[in-house]
Amino acid sequence: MAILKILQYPDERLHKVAKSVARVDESTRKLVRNMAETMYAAPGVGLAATQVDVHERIIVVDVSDTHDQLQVFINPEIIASSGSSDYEEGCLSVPGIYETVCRAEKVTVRALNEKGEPFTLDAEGLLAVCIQHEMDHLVGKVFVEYLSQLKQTRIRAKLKKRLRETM
Ligand code: GNR
Ligand code: NI
Repeated sequence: MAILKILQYPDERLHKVAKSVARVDESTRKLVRNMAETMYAAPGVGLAATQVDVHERIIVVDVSDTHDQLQVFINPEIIASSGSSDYEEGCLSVPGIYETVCRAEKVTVRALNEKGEPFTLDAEGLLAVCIQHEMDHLVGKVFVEYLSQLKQTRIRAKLKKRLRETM
């Protein structure tokens, strides 16, 4: 297993659009294992392949307190959503920035598991937030893009400054 490097905003590779996985095979499962290890080490509650510079539609999520409830979504699609709710979000690609985002309260997701089998899941609460946050990464969207232009400019300046100071 391996811990992968997480791209840091503002990195233009975070805006690439991921392609569907044509076949779930051993290399897909190896990537999923490495993404899970990277997420747990960070630590975070979710990770999209985009964040580790792999532009395929794969996300991993674990919102449990015990960190032993890994959920894998390959080629995820939201087939239903309802309600709306505000949640203070963070992102491993935007460290130290926490801002409130409004998203659907409940979502129904259809995806493939790591065996390539289709499943459907109803999610709410943090799980629903996390799935929507990760699926945004797959289309090149980072949560700060929901904020005002002024806030985005300030966040970019802050993170660029921090990057310079740690080099
Ligand atoms: O670890 C994470 N925590 C989190 C908190 C609130 C809303 C979304 C998230 S996802 C984030 C990990 C991450 O950046 N995934 O892309
Ligand atoms: Ni994120």
